[in-house]
Amino acid sequence: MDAPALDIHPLAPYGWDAAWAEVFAPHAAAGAEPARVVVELRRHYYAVVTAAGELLAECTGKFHHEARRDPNLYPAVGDWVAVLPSPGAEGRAQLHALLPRRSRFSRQSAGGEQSQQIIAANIDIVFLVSGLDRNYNPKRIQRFLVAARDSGAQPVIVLNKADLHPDPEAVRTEIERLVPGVPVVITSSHTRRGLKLLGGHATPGRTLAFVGSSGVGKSSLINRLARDAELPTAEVREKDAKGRHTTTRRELVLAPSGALIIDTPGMRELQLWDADEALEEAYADIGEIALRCRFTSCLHEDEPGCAVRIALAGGTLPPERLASYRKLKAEQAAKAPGLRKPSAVAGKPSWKKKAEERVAKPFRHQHHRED
Ligand SMILES: Nc1nc2c(ncn2[C@@H]2O[C@H](COP(=O)(O)OP(=O)(O)OP(=O)(O)O)[C@@H](O)[C@H]2O)c(=O)[nH]1
Ligand SMILES: [Mg+2]
Ligand SMILES: [Zn+2]
Repeated sequence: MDAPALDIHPLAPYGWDAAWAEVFAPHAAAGAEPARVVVELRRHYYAVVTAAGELLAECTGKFHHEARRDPNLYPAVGDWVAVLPSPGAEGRAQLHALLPRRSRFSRQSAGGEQSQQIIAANIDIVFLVSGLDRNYNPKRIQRFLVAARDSGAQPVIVLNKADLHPDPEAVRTEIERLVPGVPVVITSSHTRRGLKLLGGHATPGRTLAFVGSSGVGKSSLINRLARDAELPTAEVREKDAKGRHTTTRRELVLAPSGALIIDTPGMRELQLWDADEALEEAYADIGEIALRCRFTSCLHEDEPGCAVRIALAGGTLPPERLASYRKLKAEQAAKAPGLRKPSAVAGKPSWKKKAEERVAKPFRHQHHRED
């Protein structure tokens, strides 16, 4: 290990680097301080970490004015922002600006609205967690993967609850066949299987996000990786009705390894958004084969000289891979008209409904109060 430099920036453990400092320079000139969003507390209120510690940050009127046109301009967990401490209000700050994101994992908002929702920003790796119990679903893994490819982060597939499956390796083989080239890690937060492999990604300054359906064990895995995280897991609310989400907010924790780990509430479904390119990239092999079809308009059904059907017959293209490609393609085609109606989107801000339910969560370090 290198000796720590004396001029190391207090936010370096949170991923602050020379490139961020350069982007931030105009804000610094205006007297603002850099901060990273660690929790979305409620609509437009964020816990942010600054060089001086955690603050409760609130968007300025000017910020709202600009972000109202596009809800994606509001900060998400993992974002870097420019803040100014609020005069006369200890522990509070005004949030003035959002720095351009290096990556963002997003999904279409729940409720079928054609609106994107950013789950986490500036992430290096996104772990797509599935449970090897009843929850396991190859189609969903493929959907997650398309969104991950679109995010700019490196996807890793995690098959958790290995202790509940008779043959996890068989599942791995199946997944690897469906999504060649994507790392697949088998884990169990109960037996600790695979945790070393997972931990291998958790290196200092790196930001990891865990996404996946509710109950697959995201928070349990993170608690193992970040021993003192104590994120709530299902046991904690055992008395509640099942089927509810245990994790209710997105939260970034600094793990002892130096990695920054983002927990997210389970998603019931992950709908695709603006992911055409990502879909083509994820299925580049099919695209390449189709180049050899006799007709450029080939639908790969019963056209003569169809290279895709030849590949299917020859076993070089698994039929289930073509089937899921077609299904995702069809879904995107069905969504496309909605994307061209920005006025309808602007009328109903998607963040409105969910955010209001999250009001009044205690600030995670207790000593700041909202009023
Ligand atoms: N058998 C087994 N159970 C596990 C494993 N990992 C987690 N669980 C259990 O699965 C349940 C759900 O775990 P959580 O960590 O709360 O799941 P989550 O993905 O964070 O769920 P949400 O916060 O609702 O999205 C808990 O009862 C865990 O103890 C595992 O590897 N094996
Ligand atoms: Mg959770
Ligand atoms: Zn064809």
